Amino acid sequence: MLRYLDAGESHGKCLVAILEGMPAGVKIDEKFINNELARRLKGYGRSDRAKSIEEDKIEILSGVRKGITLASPIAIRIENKDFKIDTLEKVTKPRPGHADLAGALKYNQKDIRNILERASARETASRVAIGAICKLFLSEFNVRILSHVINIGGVEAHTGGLSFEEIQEKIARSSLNCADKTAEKLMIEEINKIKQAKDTIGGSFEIITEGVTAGLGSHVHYDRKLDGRLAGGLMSIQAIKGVEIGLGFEVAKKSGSQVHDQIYYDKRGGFYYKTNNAGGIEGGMTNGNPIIIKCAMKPIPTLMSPMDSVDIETKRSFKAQIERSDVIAVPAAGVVAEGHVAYELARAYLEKFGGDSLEETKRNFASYTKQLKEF
Ligand code: EPS
Repeated sequence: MLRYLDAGESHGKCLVAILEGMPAGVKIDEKFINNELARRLKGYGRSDRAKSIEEDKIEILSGVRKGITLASPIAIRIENKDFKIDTLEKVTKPRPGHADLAGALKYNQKDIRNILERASARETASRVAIGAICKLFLSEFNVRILSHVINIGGVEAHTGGLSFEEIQEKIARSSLNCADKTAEKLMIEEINKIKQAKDTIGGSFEIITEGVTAGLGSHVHYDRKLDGRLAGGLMSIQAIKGVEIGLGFEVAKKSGSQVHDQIYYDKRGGFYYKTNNAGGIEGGMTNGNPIIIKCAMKPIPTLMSPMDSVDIETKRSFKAQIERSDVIAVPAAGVVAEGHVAYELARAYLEKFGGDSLEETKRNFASYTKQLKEF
């Protein structure tokens, strides 16, 4: 079974992670992984710190030899250029919307830094690196994943009817990872306005997969349902407050005939659908359609404008005043979410097709593909 553990604080020495269960024989392209890490730091509205990091670089410590996986645990390290955790001042003022107060109470910590250092979204660099390794594995099965921003502060992007490739091409030229140029302009105006008002803003993004086979996940038990696994993992990303699969919350407003994807059959192509309201998952299993997931991100809670809070030491009210922050990190959160989807899909492929070497996994996959064709 594919699994991973990660560790590291925001201003600690480094981030580390161990990915276990990857079969032998997968090509590991470090340039690709570093490019994924670079994508996570980008996006209009990031803070000076995110910009000053400039680049994150993966260091592979084990599990890979001459650029090929060995099936042994893959240990990775990402250095923190601003390692200074031991010299940073004590924090006693909890920020509304952060893990600060709940974490301090739970872990009995009088210095909130002991909480915020791990709660920070800096940790998501590890998730992106692990996700990138999983993307390399999935590319062997022609699976592709993208994310694009579909809403910022109420400005909606209109991308209906665009193909995977068209979206990919458009977001490559966007500073907000948005496929609608007109909406992007309005979004940037909105971000500038919010920045001037010393506030922050949230938004949502969509994840689309291409090439995922039918029959991943399972209907037989709650913890094998792929939609449940995907949603759980995506909700665990910092500041994500909602996850929708396919039509999502819209299903509650429509009738059955407006929601359910009708089934057709073609002698050459087999079973197919003309719509994808289910977002590629029915009964906890992939149905061969692209997986479509939307995630909503709340505004970054580190505001530059004051909000009410209480000092945990003096118990006095104060107005939270913070000097710097991201105004928005929705494009970055999309990259992190892609990584998580890649991890869950790689797990699902390995559960279904097994294999200690990539050749074995591919053989099993080919035999299943034949079964689907002959069904
Ligand atoms: C973050 C707050 C900011 C971001 C950081 C995540 O850091 P600081 O509070 O030190 O200015 O820059 O993001 C990253 C460093 C990163 O690599 O994404 C937070 O509170 O989550």
